[in-house]
Amino acid sequence: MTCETLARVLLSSLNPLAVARGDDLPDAVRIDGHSLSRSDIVGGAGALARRVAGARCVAVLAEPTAATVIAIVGCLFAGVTVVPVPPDSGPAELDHILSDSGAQAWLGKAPEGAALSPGSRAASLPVVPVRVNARDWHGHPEPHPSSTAFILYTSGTTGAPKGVLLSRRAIAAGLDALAQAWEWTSKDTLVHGLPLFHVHGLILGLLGPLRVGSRLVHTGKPTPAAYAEAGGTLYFGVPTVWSRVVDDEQSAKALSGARLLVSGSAPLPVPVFEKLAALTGLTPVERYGMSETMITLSTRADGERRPGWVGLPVAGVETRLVAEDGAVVPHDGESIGGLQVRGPMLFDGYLNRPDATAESWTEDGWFVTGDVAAIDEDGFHRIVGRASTDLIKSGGYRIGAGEVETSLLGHPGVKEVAVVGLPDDDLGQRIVAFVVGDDADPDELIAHVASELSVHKRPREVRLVESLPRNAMGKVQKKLLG
Ligand code: MLC
Ligand code: AMP
Repeated sequence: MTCETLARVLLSSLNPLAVARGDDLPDAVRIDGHSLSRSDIVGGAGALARRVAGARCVAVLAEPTAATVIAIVGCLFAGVTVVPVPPDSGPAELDHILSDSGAQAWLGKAPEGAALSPGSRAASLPVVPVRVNARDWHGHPEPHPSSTAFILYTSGTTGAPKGVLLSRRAIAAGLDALAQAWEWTSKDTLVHGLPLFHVHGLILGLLGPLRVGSRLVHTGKPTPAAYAEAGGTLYFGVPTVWSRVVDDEQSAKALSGARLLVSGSAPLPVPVFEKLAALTGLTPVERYGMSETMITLSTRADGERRPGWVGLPVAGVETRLVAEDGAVVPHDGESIGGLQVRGPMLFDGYLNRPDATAESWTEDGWFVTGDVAAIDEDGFHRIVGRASTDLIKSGGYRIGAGEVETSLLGHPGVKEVAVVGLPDDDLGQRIVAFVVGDDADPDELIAHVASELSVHKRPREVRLVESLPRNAMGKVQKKLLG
């Protein structure tokens, strides 16, 4: 195989020829009590690839298990688009994800319980078994780099989640840029316990090691004790994970032998950055990204790491700041503007949403992130916040206020509602619903949302109020709620 062909192979460490010739790694992925070698993954995924070849798109209930790893790699071998489905999705979310994506089958297992109401789309799809111990060494030609590897569902400010189309080419570019910035090599052992249905845990956290050739230890829940026990060189976490780590001094100190601690998906509070540095002797690397863009900004293994700042554009990325009136904002470290990015790791648009896709790009080809930022003279970026109060980040999860409001308005006790993210030491923001209604019981309302949507979309708190603050146009003034 020529170097050029190898570079085009998305999961470079899983080249069947090289693995068969002895380039194996006995514990390439440790997850859920299983230890998978490269040859286990190539053989199991090869067998699955043969079963699913020819399908267009399949759904994987993305539990952190060996079967999920085999299912995802098998689809990547076969060139079948994967829709990773959050295991705790509610019935309405499932129905939307499955009908919007047109997924043709479940791989491994379908959801159980209330989410699988009889007659629902989720219940009607066939289930293709995933056998972790199966073996098939039949080779599959590398699918075209422009083909869609994943449809990742992510919340917008209103309405149902949108399907982000990620190509193989974008994923390869995104991972290579990170490997360069973090000096990530096959000598590393990556440790994390993040969900396998978002960019952070899935693309960086699972495909990253399989491309770079490093080991992966998935801890299940990302608890401080599990991180301390894992003995890795490279750790990923959302700020909530790092904040819990620094509250457990013994576990934090156990990380001092690592090479890099990386934080992302939400702002890392400066006190957490500082405590982590003091307890481990390692200054955390911060990086910024989105489902739509993968990771575009990061501090570097060999560069400055500054609390509150997310660093420089990674390889191939350009950024600019634009004021509300369209003027370009100076890079003086103080002036703020809407952050726009472009680069090879960006998505190909939202599935079935040409309107939303068009809205998110400028006429001259920049992606409008919706985040507000400042850039200093050296090109260092600081994320100031979201332009809209209607996108909440809680525990690193992105939640659209509108989706939670729609669920609450479906309860007979609710007349009016406004959902906001209020500051929270542990979660960054916590979801709080302000409700106008008759005899509404807060616990019942939280349970109502839990019956329809994923766990992390439940309000932590419901506050009953007489009325919502509105402006002269009748629009709710969310900034006044708190
Ligand atoms: C939650 N619970 C509630 C509740 N909400 N109980 C009552 N009322 C509510 N409203 C329950 C939970 O089910 C859980 O129960 C318990 O409370 C604790 O919940 P928690 O505090 O949320 O903790 P935990 O479940 O441990 O989760 C924290 C976390 C998790 C950090 C591990 O939030 C997480 O995995 N976040 C990662 C999100 C992520 O990967 N984002 C990346 C997006 S990609 P029980 O019984 O289960 O304990 C992206 C791009 C980029 O952003 O840049 O990376
Ligand atoms: P998601 O769609 O879940 O991928 O969330 C993307 C959003 O997470 C971004 O638009 C930012 O608002 C936020 N985000 C990601 N990384 C960071 C970071 N390092 N600092 C601040 N915000 C971040």
